[in-house]
Amino acid sequence: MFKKILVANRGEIALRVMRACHELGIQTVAVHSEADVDSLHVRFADEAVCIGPNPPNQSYLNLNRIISAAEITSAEAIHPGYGFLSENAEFAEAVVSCGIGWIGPSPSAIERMGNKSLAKDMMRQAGVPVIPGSDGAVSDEKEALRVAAEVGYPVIIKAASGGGGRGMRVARDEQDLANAVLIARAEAESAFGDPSVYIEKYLPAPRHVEVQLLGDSHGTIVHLGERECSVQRRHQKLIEESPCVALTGQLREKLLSAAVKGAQAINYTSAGTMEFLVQGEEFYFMEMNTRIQVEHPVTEMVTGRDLIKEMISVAAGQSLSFGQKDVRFVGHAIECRINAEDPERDFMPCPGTIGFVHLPGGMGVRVDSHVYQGYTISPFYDSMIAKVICHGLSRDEALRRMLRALDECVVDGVKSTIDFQRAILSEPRFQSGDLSTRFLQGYRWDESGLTLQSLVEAG
Ligand code: MV4
Repeated sequence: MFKKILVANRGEIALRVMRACHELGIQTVAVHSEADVDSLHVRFADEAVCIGPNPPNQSYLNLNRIISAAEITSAEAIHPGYGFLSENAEFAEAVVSCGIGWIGPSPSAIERMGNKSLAKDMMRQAGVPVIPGSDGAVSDEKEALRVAAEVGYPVIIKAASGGGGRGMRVARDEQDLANAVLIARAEAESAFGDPSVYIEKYLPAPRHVEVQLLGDSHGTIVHLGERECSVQRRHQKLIEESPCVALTGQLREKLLSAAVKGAQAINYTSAGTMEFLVQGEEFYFMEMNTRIQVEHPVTEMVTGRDLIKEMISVAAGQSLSFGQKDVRFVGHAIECRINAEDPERDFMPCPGTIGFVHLPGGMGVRVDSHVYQGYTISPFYDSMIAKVICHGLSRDEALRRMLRALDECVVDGVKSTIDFQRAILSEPRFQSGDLSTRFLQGYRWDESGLTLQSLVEAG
């Protein structure tokens, strides 16, 4: 097992990884920007290295400085957390070639799944259901028209190097399509340096359901159930839960085993997430995330398994500490992401210094956060203040517990999404589990709170 791990991240996820390390008796090294010198991840770590100025490009995204910090401190492995360099195959490759352990999937798995069109092809070949559409990238307008006619309109054009909602365009008919392909290609070229796009049938109101996977280097792959992540705004998830209420009977088993089959086909190791769109009784692979995700605690609360510890031990060459048959799913968990954003100003980030802060506690409540009274939320990084995760024996208990926990929350000094989250959880449509990726489009938020708007207004 590693004796010392460098955590190439900041904020709550850096604390999360260090907590796992310390429980395993592993020493930790923090890296930080100049702005983060007073951050908790620096204090939690046994050692800390300043790697540069505040802009991420000069610190948390600087491959060389992070690898140098690992060498200077004799760290044996690097955990990248989420965001930043976590899905950068070049970084993973550089880490490995410097003789440092990489706590994540192989660089080649990161690279292959990073190309969304290739990932989809590989999953189709593995027998995982995929959304009907082009085989790989479409090269010209003629091919685009042929595919669209075959699957039927509307279609969606996606950047092969995109993902997470960036670089997508919907075409309603033939007239739309040529233009949409041109724009999508130009956007993809400028955003990702790769103009390749692929086409698929556009599903009007699917659910976003993802499967948590874990693989070791001895060929074992297990799933840890699914998470329902449909409640999101501009591709930023706001609320996640497990299990997904829409997966009844055989459907859940089919979805989970398809995900395991897909991961086996690429010999996946470490923690990963397979994202699916679910519509009625159908599910389709969408993309795979080759990192630990923000919402992983939801899975930890229903399974009692520590995903970060498993990532570390499989990176050290050990077998997973449990098999599929050992995984028991107990109750229901819900996560709310509390952001320093102003819902009344289109969720504009609100950096600033936190005054009095009280985060909730009590039975079944987990809070993952890096903030404290007097902490300043920097405009350079994401605006998440805390993740509140509540567990209950039933969805109803988890939901009531979350409403109670959000009532306890006090974060003075900055605007936050707490009231917005509470309003969503109080909605009958949320409470009945009537969710889709369009859920929030049906509502308007203003000073009087959350109101259902007519479908005509929602467009
Ligand atoms: C789709 C779709 C409907 N049909 N693909 C958005 C994120 C990116 N990973 C893919 N996304 C979508 N792909 C087809 N064929 C709808 C979305 C989508 C979405 C997906 C998951 C979560 C939230 C979403 C919000 C809007 C659109």
